[in-house]
Amino acid sequence: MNDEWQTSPGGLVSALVPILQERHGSWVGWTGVADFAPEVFGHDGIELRPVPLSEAELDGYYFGFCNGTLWPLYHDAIRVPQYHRHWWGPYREVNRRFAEETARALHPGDVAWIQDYQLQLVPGLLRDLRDDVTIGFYLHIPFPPVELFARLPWRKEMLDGLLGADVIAFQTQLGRHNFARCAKRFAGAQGGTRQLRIADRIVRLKTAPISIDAARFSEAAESASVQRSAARLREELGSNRTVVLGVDRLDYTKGIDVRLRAFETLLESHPADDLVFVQIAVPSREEVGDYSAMRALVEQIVGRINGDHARPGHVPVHYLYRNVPFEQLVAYYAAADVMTVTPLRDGLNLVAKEYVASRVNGDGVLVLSEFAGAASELPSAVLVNPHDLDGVAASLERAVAMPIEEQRQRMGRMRRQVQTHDVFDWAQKCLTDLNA
Ligand code: GDG
Repeated sequence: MNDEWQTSPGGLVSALVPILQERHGSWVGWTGVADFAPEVFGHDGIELRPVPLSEAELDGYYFGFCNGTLWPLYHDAIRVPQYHRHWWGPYREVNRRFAEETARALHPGDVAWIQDYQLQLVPGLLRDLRDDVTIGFYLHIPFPPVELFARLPWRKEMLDGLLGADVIAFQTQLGRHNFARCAKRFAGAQGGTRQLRIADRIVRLKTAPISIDAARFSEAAESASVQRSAARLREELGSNRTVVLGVDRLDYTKGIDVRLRAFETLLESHPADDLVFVQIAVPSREEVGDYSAMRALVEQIVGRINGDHARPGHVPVHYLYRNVPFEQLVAYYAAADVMTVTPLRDGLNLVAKEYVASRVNGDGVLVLSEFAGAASELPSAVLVNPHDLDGVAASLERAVAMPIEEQRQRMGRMRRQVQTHDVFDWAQKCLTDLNA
């Protein structure tokens, strides 16, 4: 049975696995399949503790409260969050189950590190069960401003849950400040933006933007097979054309519609033959109505642009609604002259950093939304306000025409940032904060 398990290839996992192996740690998580929870087992030197979720819980907890309430609320309410009492119950119940399983895995003096918005009640619930451990919490998405967070009917419970941690870390300073304000306003915490006092405890607040396994992307981009694939892609897309790329989960926060519209505007003043846009959109949360609506919108825009501008032998927008394998993804990064990352709000955005790490030749232009957490670390990108369509179109125009020396200067600065602040550095920093 255990041989059938495969380690997920993402950056978070590659950073945490060696640390857990070294410390003989446990990973508490969901298997990804409803009503399936094997007993505790070992894999790759780590103890895995599956937490079961039923089909009904997946609906109420995951698609409901996590992705119908919290996700839109925490992303500036760019879709209307739904506040259903029958979703809150499963959220609390699933958080309780995670806290209990985590409590079973811990020895006195251990560190528990809880990840993300799906588990915000766990720190408080775990503290009630085990006051002999150190608890950290990391939020991968933005923490909203007080006037939006105030809408959440369970705002006090959510804050009490988070404040059970000893250290809470955020992607950006803005998220940290928003949280501190909310904790003081609604949960009776006192203090500043770095440290809060709640009852007789101190909770430390940190900013720690997540990163990627930069070497893995650079090494892949340098490999002969990826270079061959990238050259083939360039040939297929038209070797004399400027290739513009977007890569995202198909999520309404990512601004896929924004960049397509900006590209459409650009085509009005630019010969369609010189440019080609590739959008990779990975299917995501299709059970949630706002996601299927966004898919329909994106496909409508792609259809309109191609209907207006295609000719036999040239299609201006190539749209791939699927997950592409890692090496192929890096080949797209390596082939793209311009990368567009235009979310309306994003915790960080790893794709921006992955593009930078894959540009081993030192050229290429990153067009990046000011509303992505990554913008504060990558000021040498061409920063755009995704609400300003003409502004995005003008920035896109500037990006496709950018002189090579300017590209190299900007990309050089961004590459140094990503190489020196990779995901291993992030994990070490977070765990050092927890052990302090
Ligand atoms: C959340 C926060 C925060 C995408 N398409 C393919 C593919 N991907 C991979 C990318 C990247 C990941 O998916 C997406 O990460 P993002 O950071 O862009 O966005 P979210 O999924 O929304 O992640 C975000 C992140 O958590 C980490 O804290 O940055 O703000 O929303 O790694 O490469 N991978 C492959 N094929 C694809 O087609 N192999």
